[in-house]
Amino acid sequence: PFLGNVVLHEKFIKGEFDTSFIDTTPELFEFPERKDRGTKLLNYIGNVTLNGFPGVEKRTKPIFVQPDKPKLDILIPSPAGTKQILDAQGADGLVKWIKEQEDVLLTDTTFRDAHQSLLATRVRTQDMLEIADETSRLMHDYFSLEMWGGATFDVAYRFLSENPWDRLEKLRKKIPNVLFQMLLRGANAVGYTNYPDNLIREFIQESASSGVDVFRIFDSLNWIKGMEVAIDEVRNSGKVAEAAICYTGDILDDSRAKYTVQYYKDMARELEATGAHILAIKDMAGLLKPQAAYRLISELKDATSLPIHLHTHDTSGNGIFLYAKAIEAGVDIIDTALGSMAGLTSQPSANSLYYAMKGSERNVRGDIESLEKLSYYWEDVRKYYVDFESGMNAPHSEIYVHEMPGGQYSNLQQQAKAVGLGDRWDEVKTMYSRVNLMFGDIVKVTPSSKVVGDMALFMVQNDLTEDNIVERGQTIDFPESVIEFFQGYLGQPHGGFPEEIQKVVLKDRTPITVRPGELLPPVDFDQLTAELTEKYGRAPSKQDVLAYALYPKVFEQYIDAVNAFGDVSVLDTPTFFYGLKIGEEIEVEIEKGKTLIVKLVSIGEPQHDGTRIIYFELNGQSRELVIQDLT
Ligand code: 3PY
Ligand code: ZN
Repeated sequence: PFLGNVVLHEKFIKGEFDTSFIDTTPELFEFPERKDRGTKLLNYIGNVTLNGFPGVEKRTKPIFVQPDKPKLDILIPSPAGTKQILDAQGADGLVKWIKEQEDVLLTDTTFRDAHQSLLATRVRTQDMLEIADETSRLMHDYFSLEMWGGATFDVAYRFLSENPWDRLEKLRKKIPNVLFQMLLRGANAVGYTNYPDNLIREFIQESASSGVDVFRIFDSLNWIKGMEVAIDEVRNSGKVAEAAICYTGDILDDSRAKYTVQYYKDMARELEATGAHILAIKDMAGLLKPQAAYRLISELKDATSLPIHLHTHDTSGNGIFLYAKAIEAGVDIIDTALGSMAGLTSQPSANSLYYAMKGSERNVRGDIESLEKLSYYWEDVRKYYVDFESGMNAPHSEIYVHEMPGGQYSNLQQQAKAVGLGDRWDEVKTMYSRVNLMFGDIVKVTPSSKVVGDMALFMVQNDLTEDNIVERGQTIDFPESVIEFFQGYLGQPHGGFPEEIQKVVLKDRTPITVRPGELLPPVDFDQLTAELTEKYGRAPSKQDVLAYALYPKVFEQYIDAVNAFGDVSVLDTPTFFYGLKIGEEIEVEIEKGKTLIVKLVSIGEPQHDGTRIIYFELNGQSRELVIQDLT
């Protein structure tokens, strides 16, 4: 499988331009930059029309309805919201305000976790921008919008060829009134490995100045040392440090003695002492049962003075019930998604919750008619992404057994298929829970969940069991992520590593017990800037340098894609995935006030070298491109 930037198949970008139009249409060359952008976009459209988009079944472009947008007068400014409270009163003022609210406040995850968990994180900036003015007005009373971080940063560059910083800044302009929230994986930032401290700090500062207000910080092993640098830097930036406890196990099950209410209370107190403004309970797999939610929230309310923000996934179908119990216990803020983007591996539906809580003692803040209107829009947009749906179409109660995070389920299933284990998926799930116990019953969330997933696949593939791992371990080459985990590169798990397995996996390597960030040399940003300048002939922005530091290969492939195709984020999503049908004409606003009219006229027969000539009209002028046919 092709793993790099999806529009960068070597051949995909080899389309050579027919230059005869230079002679025939000199007037097109009055604005060189603009025309260059036009040609690049045609190159993209020609390629995707001919060769399809990776992960999307190649078929005639379906007919999509125009997404149904609420009719609002957007000349009327958005009402002030939580963003104004933070800006005027600072993080402490915001915390005070939260505590004064009797209503339950909502965070909407539609722009981040909902599509990360339902649609493989593929929702494009364009589809968010299209509804941003309305969101700002119809959700003005929300606590926050979770719209950045987690997997969205990597996926934007890698699979969508778009710049995640642009998403943040453009949405911020259109939504000036509601707090923006991101998910930050502690010392792993928005990646899968520990980064040097100075990179974490710079990344937070830049995210804060580009628009993020609330940073939900977690560590994939609940290791507070892995969160300290991030919490400190968020505080330095004047933004809100929401420190998360990842929930695992089952506090109601006495046979699971490792993660007790006491464990969570101790962690909450420590996070408060470390500087958290808000405490998040991050139930990434949806394991928190309703009665457990009541008990946990009640006890945490006693243990700390922090406002509590609860996050879950509705995989089991019990999401609304557990939220109702958490609300009864006094939770301050909860995460929901808009109805049409909710449920199953996503968050519970805000729309359903509204009705569930009607008539109860506490009001859920939000306007149901507004939520329904926004939900219609997403119902239509979701259809663009049908090929990325996980295929799960009913609640999965077995989540309580295998404990797989919402975002991992469909991913691991794809990985299993890719290595020929598609028909042994049940075995992989069972093995996932056995690996967890073998590794000492660890917290499983990105990236520790990947370690367990990689090992489960590896064991099923090689017919290994817990017993023969130890017996045969000396001769086994374990997956890289498993070795790194046992080396301590993801941090230290609660209760330590199981020694026998650790020895077998590491062989003669020595594990570390300190914070990986203490050992990693700082990133030399000047050096990276020089490297990028040399390579691409222009000075990179700070955001570019940060992206390059986090994901060097992915970032380079993204720049190659931009050089070949320009800024493809301006295309509508059906065209981005399917290209154009013959005779179809679209308008593409490449920047405010500059619109290109693109029409696909015809596609030539294959030539001896495997290319075809694609005939377009660009702003009424004929244009021909030679594109490699890879089908
Ligand atoms: C992420 O880290 O992306 C998650 O959503 C973890 O739950
Ligand atoms: Zn989540």
